Amino acid sequence: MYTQSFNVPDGQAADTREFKSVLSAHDQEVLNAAQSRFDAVIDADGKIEPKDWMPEAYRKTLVRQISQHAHSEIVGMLPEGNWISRAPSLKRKAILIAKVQDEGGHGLYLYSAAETLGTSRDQLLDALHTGRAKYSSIFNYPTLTWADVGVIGWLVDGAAIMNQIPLCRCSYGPYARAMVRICKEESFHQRQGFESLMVMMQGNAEQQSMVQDAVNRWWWKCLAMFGPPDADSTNSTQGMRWGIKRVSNDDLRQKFVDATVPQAKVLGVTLPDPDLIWNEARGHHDYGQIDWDEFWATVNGNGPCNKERLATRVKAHEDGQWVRDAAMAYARKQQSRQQAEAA
Ligand code: FAQ
Repeated sequence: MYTQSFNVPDGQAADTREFKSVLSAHDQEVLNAAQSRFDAVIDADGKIEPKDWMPEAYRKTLVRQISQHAHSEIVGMLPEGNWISRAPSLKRKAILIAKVQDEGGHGLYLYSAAETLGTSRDQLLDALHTGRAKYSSIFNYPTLTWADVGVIGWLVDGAAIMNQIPLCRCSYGPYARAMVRICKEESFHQRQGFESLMVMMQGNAEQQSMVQDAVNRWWWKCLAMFGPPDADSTNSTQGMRWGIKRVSNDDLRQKFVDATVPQAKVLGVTLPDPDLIWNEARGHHDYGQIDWDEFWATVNGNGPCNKERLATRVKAHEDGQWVRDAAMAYARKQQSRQQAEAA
């Protein structure tokens, strides 16, 4: 369950020159030239495009990360989607519908970017639906009150933007370009979450405590979203060497903490960490220990909502089968009409 279907098999070379022994001298020469061209583009901070030659391990790493990202966007529709029918006003309902639709759109741009690497959307979705693919840990927690919707906007989208802005400079062109639009939309999501919480914090004591309770439940999960500490981040070194990842998990987490502390002050909420304190010497906030056991349990399928999220996603896919069938039937009809006209 929840292993990584598109992982690079152990021992696979990141650099194709290591395959020397099994290739003819001519093939090896061609491969060396292609690898050198690829290296030169990466060293010059250029972009690799779908038709360019790329090492198999680079392709697999991108399919892994982009598909996990796409899955996160569409599974990420579920916790907030639960609140569309219970939004407290028409205005909040309209905003939430737009936000959840945006997340669906992000999933579609990202599946398209992954497809340019030669893996079909059907394959990617199958990996998600059979529990072989990962998606972000954060979407396996429940949304208990309306304040959770605001906190997801403020903190989850806030963390997502922090992680995704550097991805606009990713070395793979289609992923980088998809991220530019996604980041613009995530920025609206973060603002609407903060504004919704601001309104609640100006309300009565019960509303204020709902916000504080939601912040208490989501804060640590958001810090874990950035991934394991750098020392345990198995993909970071290679990802950074290839210009896929630009900033490390711990550095992004620190930036997020530093950016969020003043926002919490403006909102009037307390971040639930007694060790959170400004460190003058470092020029950053120190913060407490993240529960990594809990994070890994969730990533490995044993969080509070993993089974429910997957079951809902599979049902949504199955319920949508008639739409895909209708679209295919229409395409076939159009094609045979065009063929008849051309004959
Ligand atoms: N959850 O070696 P690293 C959003 C896995 S979108 C689950 O550090 P890497 C929008 C990782 O896959 C949120 N698994 O990995 C929204 C790897 O396992 P693998 C998603 C995690 O790739 C908002 C293993 O741990 N964003 O929120 C997590 O270098 C509101 C070792 O980790 C993206 O996907 C985790 N949190 O760095 C939607 C952004 N963290 O694959 C709706 C793109 C780590 O070897 C509502 N992705 N793992 O089996 C990335 O930037 C990177 O992939 C990281 C992980 C930073 C997530």
